Amino acid sequence: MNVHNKMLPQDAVTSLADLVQDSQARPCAIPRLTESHPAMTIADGYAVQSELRRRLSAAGHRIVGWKAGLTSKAKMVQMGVNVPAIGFLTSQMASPEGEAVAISTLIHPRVECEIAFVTSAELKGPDCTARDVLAATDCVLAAIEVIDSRFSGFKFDLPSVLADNCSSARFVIGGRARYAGEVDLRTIGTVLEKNGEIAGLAAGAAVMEHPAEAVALVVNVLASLGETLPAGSLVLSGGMTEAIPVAAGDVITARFQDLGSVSMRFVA
Ligand code: OOG
Ligand code: MG
Repeated sequence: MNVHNKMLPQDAVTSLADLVQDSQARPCAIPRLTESHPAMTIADGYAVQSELRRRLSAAGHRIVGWKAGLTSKAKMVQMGVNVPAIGFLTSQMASPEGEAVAISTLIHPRVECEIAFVTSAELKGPDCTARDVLAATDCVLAAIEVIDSRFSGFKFDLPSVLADNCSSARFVIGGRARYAGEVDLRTIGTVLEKNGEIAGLAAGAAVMEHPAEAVALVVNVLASLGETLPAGSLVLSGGMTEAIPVAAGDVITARFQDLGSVSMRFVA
């Protein structure tokens, strides 16, 4: 991935970060950034994302980890983007298990079932492998991610979604933590339920043939940005099924083989 091919001047990066932040705060959808900046590259997308991260850190939000996105075929087909991406996770995005999330704080939220990793040692790219990730993983947990693209119609291209921190909005971690070596993350099954009905089904291998590959991808993209993944990071490995739209009144449960289940609900 070429993260050095920046086309936008710094003042454009700053004003695009303003647009994304404002869309999230109102909350109200905006056009894809490439409509006004057609020359925008992947490197520009990550530059805007880094500017958002810098602003949130300065405002006291803790960076608790990272996420991989667009790591399953189901997600790539749904979104029409076939390159995985990464985004950062903050303390403010964490929701306790069972807590009601207010739909009014989001634009058009969708949920995804994901396997979360917690690391016990620093990981460095650019040649990080799934094996390195497993050696540095403390435990794995069941997770639901709430994504909320800031773009109209939940439609985007790669540079725009990178600038939008990969649609990150909220996440819930729960179930039963397991040592990574105790479970087979390739064959682990999951059932995503919305209001008691099955809304999606998958196995761990849906994510890059093994979810630890997605964590390695995060580490290798971070290396290209000149950064490492610190010990104690939480990493979401990416939606295993396609993302499911949610509305006020919906109750979502992700049931995982070996990892227990995690639930959340949405209110107006
Ligand atoms: C981009 C974020 C994708 C995942 O798990 O694939 C993502 C999007 O689809 O809006 O979080
Ligand atoms: Mg996700």
